[in-house]
Amino acid sequence: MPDPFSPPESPSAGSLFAAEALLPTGWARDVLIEWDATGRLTTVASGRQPAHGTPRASGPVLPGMPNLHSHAFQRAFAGLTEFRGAAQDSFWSWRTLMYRFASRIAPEQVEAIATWLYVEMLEAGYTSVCEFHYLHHDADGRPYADDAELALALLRAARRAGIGLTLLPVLYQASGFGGTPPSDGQRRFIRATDSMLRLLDRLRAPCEAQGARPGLAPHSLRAVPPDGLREALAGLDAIDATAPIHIHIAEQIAEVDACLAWSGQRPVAWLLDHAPVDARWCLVHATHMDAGEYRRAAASGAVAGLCPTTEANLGDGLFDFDAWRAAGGRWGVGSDSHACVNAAEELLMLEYSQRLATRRRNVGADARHRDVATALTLAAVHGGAQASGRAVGGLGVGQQADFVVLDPMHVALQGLAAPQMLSAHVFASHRTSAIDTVWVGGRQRAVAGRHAARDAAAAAFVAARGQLLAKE
Ligand code: NGQ
Ligand code: ZN
Repeated sequence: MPDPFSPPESPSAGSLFAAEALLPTGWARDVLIEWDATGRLTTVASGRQPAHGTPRASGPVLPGMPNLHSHAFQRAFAGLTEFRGAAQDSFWSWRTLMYRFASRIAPEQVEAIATWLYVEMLEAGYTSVCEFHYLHHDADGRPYADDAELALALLRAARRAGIGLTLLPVLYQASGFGGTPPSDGQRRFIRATDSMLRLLDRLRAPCEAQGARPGLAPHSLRAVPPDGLREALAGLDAIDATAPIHIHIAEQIAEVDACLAWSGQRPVAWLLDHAPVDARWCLVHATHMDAGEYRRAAASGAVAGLCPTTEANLGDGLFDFDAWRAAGGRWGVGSDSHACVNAAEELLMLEYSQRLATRRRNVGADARHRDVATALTLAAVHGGAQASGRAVGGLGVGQQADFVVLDPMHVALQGLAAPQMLSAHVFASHRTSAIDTVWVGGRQRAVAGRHAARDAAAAAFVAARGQLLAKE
């Protein structure tokens, strides 16, 4: 049987003619898109005549969405934590369940789960992903014979699915502020700083071989004491002084309170005062900030890593999108725990949560784009690309040819103008995807909304999840 996963085909240049395309500046007509054999865009020009032999896009062309936050293994229990376990279930009781799953997973299962997840992401409009990877060791907390075993499984999954990757190994050293010792449930995550720096070094070549960008993710201020943070950042700079840095921050009120008790400062304020936060940084969640933190964090150039469906699922609270944007803050979206894997739905959830909080409509529109879906898509691609540390910033020369073609025959889209089609895709497609084709680095990864390896990847995922549940 032929391998349903795309063989590592030899790269080739290509082109596409789009009657309408969403460029970084907005919608454009009659756009010629060309890329070279490395998958970089060499031409994005509007107002062109279609040249003979140039393939035509079947519908409007959108930039591919970078997914800026993922814990791949969590896809295996998405939907399985929605029952009451305690009188007051919370983020923390969810985390206990999550640790139980994490403690059982074997490397083959991580690979099967991640491969399927990345296939789903591609079908749902994500063309690259930042993997916040903290499952490092075996179930007893011992390093694998190859210390990079699970990181390599994620790299393979991304390569087989054909999604772009920013791989962020996670530094995890404590269970709470003040360096409290890690719990048993955290033993698979723990690394001393020198072990982390060796891992980063080890991952350099395999990342480069597939165009993946390595970075670093101090898990949170809870999990990384100040010394570990400082030393790891210095070590990262010695390897790559422009590598992306992601951190979970201020997601829960209990975390803000614990940080205040420990340092007298709120988490974001502490971080801004003690770390060189700049445009390399992605502040994941950053849900609970005061007015000064909104202003200072936005001014740092860091990206806010919003994960609207996960933040809703976990009961985190609401990010103040107005305050962030008023301060000029950049942002992007991630699917995090993968309760939902759909780029359009993250934008929908973001917009709706703000409407509920502010009792207004069309909150996400901006000075350049009155059309909410267009404004949100462009901003999220821009911020997502910055957080990814890869050239995935949309349809512009020098960026990767990562894009999505909407299906103009989808019932929600038929007969509409291109911007309306995007709006219907985000706000009115009833959870069924209106995506036709998906391209990563100029290679087609989904056709008629389906990835070529969908069936094989799904079967392997279901088998892996079955094994995990049988271990309950
Ligand atoms: C994580 N997830 O690392 O998977 C976290 C939960 C924690 C989110 N924050 C664990 N959504 O923050 O301690
Ligand atoms: Zn996370």
